Amino acid sequence: MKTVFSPLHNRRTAMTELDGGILIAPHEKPSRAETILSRVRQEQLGEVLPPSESGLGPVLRVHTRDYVDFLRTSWVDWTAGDKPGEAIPAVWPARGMQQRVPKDIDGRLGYYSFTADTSITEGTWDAACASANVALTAQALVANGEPAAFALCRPPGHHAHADLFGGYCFFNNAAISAQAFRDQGARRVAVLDVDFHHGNGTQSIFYQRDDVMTISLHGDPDLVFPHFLGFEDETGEGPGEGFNLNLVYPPGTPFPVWREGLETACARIEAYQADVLVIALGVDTFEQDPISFFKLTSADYLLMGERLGRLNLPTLFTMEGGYDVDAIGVNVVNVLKGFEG
Ligand code: Q9C
Ligand code: ZN
Repeated sequence: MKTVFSPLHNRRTAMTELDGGILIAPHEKPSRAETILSRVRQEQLGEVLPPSESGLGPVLRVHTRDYVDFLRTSWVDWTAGDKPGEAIPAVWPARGMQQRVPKDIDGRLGYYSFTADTSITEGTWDAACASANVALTAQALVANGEPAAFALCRPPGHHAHADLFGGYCFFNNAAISAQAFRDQGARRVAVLDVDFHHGNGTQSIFYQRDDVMTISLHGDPDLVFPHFLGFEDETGEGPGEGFNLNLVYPPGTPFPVWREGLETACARIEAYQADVLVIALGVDTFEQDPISFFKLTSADYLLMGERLGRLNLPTLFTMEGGYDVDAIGVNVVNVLKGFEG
């Protein structure tokens, strides 16, 4: 299968992530993408292509204009205020407060985010745009008849809502791609999120729709990020009722248990008669992942890919999380190789 990759991901080189009360070097770092790319080449998965420039049109099908404008200008607005560090939100429009867009950058950062773990930096806008272009270029390959393609996106996307960044995500690459499939004529798109964390952004974007089914397997949000979405009683709303599925697992979950969720997800996708499949591919389900609590092994990713391949659908993979850089290349490429059989 072909991989789409852009070196512009390297423009996102944040130095800070607020974690445990201190600023750490971010888990979501450039070496993640470079390690995956090396493994793709080493295993000769297929051609590696640069993205073409899609423009903001397809991004604006999912994200609001004001959010996109905020992201584009946030670094300049932040530095204009003579701030010494990276742009970290620290105040939110919480319960009982006004939902208004403030003028001040500190207020705007909070208005357009839901976490403080994702610092905005000088090159963040460029990298986020490149990541969306990577997804859309791979999406076009699949739309034009490739059985599958791998969008090696960085930064990741599945936590980003229509107008919120957070969880290391800015543009929701999987959602933008799903919408592009719809706009190009696919009638039903399934998005299956196998990242350790709930795909809250993707769920939220399609929650009231029946033309994009969203399914996520993830750590129990009662215990782990994103804490406030991803419970099993969230099944969709209005016309979207019955078209969102959350499958929640506890600490220590090994592949044989996780795999039952995958079977449930696959059955739902088949019943839905999806025309095309988007896999939000995170490998932070790995046993050694530094911020997660599932217990998948490197060999398990081959089986995961093999099961996804048996759905027999045109498939786009968008890269999401996975923070054990030593194993990330092997684990991701195992999914893709397992898929190809
Ligand atoms: N102490 C993705 O996998 N913060 N995002 C965790 C750990 C958020 C993960 C804090 C993790 C977000 C794309
Ligand atoms: Zn994750």
